[in-house]
Amino acid sequence: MTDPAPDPVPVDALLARVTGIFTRCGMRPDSAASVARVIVAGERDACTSHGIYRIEGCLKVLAAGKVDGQAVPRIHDTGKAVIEVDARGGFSNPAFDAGVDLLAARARETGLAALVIRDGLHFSALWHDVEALAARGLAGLSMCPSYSFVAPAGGTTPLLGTNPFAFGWPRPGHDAGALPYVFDFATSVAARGEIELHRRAGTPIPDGWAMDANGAPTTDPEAALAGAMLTFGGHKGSALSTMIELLAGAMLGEFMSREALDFMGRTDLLPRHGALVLAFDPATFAARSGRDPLAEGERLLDAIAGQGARLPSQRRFRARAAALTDGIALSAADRAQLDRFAADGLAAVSV
Ligand code: NDP
Ligand code: PYC
Repeated sequence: MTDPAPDPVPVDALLARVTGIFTRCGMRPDSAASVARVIVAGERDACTSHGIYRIEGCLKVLAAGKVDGQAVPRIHDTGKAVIEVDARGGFSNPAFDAGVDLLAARARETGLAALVIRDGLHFSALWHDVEALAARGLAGLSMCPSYSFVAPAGGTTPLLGTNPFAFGWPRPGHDAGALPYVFDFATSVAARGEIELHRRAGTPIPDGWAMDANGAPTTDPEAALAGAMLTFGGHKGSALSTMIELLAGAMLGEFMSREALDFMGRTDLLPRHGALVLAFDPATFAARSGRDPLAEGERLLDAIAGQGARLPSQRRFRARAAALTDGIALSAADRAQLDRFAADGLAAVSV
């Protein structure tokens, strides 16, 4: 007889567990909590490519001494539209948390403001950033480079990152918890994390995700990881990805994806680079029109949903509601790994 499946873990309990693992591994408590929040949110929302599977990657960069778990983000604000937060070689999530209130206040004051995150270890999904802005009544864009895993459309050599891009739009009732319109995707066909999950599960990746090292199409995750990933939408995704390299890399004076990989020197350690988050105040932009931008937005979103089309994030929000009610079901392997991290700390990972 097989053992019954263990009870799902309440979200708060998992958050406490993961925060404890990071503090045990030498992170200062605020940073441990910031990083744990995005990881547990990923697991809660069934975004497993950026959920608890990422803990091991975070511990590896800590163990390799390539991220400073004690770094305290430093804000540089001249009172203008661009606010900078230097992550100072720490994780980027505490830097975002340090700057988000100031970013929101500046966007309300001026209509449009930007948060520049410098020198952060970046591993996370971006919907977290734009949801935080939407909860404050602001539209948002978030983007960053990653590692040069992706060939530009028409090429065969990795040069661009998987470069994620997220957009959030507040919906009426956002101040009372109404969920926003959010999309968030890699500009590669799939996130690198998805290919890694296929490799671990021993399953093929779908056609059209990647080429092998000889430039031939492949469904073998090992060959894909050793070759080049493809951009989504051919030349269109390639151009968007290039835009992200330029805006969130070159323009900030931070690494583009190839430099980020050169700096770390190996792909199994998470990348260190900058990030760009833009916040827009819809009320400021619409003020002279006499129209209510959120009500106008609702007409569009209702018409989309009215056709039976699903809005992006709908799956994620459903998963979130279920996890908040029923908890998160973790596999036996995930539980054993969390136990190992909690017991052995950084000694549980090899670098
Ligand atoms: P997906 O392709 O899984 O999803 C992309 C978006 O499209 C989501 O908002 C999703 O909503 C939505 N969506 C999916 N299917 C549909 C559909 N049929 N109709 C309408 N909307 C749909 O994302 P990716 O694999 O490209 O990226 C996954 C994550 O990886 C992202 O969160 C990204 O930020 C992260 N990432 C991070 C990187 C980094 O360097 N930090 C690099 C690359 C990726 P839903 O979630 O509800 O399905
Ligand atoms: O899934 O492509 C990815 C990724 C790269 C860095 C963090 N996530």
